[in-house]
Amino acid sequence: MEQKQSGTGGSLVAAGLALSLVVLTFSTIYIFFKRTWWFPEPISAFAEAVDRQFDRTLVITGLVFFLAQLALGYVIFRYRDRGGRARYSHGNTVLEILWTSATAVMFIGLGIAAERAWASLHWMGAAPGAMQVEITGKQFAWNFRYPGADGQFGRTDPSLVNDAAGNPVGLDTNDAAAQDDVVTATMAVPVNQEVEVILRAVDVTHSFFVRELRFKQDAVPGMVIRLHFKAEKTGSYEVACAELCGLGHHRMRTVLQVLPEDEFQAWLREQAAE
Ligand SMILES: [Cu+2]
Repeated sequence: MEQKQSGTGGSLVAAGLALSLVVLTFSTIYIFFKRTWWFPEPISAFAEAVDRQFDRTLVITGLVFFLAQLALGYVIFRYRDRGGRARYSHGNTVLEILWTSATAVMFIGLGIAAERAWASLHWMGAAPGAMQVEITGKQFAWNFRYPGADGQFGRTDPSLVNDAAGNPVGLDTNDAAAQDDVVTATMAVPVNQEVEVILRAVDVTHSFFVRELRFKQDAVPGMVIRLHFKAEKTGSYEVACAELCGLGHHRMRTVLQVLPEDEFQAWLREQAAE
């Protein structure tokens, strides 16, 4: 029987593997620390809460990643091929219980930590007096509807949807409340004001996404989904569709302008005039 060769060959391979793991680990940690590719600046309290949760998760999982990769590098080198016989192990029940419970505690803990931010968006309604904007997703554009001076949205009817006639959301112009509704192709909101979003979709599932608000919600045909946000920084932000919704998905984007109150009112008047 041929005796397996041990010696420098095995050591070199093991050392090379271990070293590449160490280099990979440190460069990954460096990229995250340096924030080389990072999120745009948050513009709402909710967005900041999401970022805090992200940081918490990243620190915990980053630490686990760091220790696990270094341990793997160590084990690769320490137990490299020395020509001996491998030993069979049944595992270790105590260790199994330990790391399963540690993982459970970590996931449940992170879930509890995130619960308040999640609840503030999904379970609690908009603050009283919030401005309402209805957002309708359709292949391949967003439409925004403001209720006008009466504060009431007029009736809509899917059978009235007609892009060519300039009625993308199917507004029923016979309804008195519909007379002053303003339908726009870009979105604007006043800064520091609670906005209630009423999300709808005409054809397939779309997803309303504004990165700076950390706000992403599917718009589902047949459903009316209410969420809310308060943008605290003026500026112009991209609205993207975050759900692959067809061939023109890539061009389903528009802009959210966060404006001072007077500029917002002027914008709304301008849109109504058109
Ligand atoms: Cu879409």
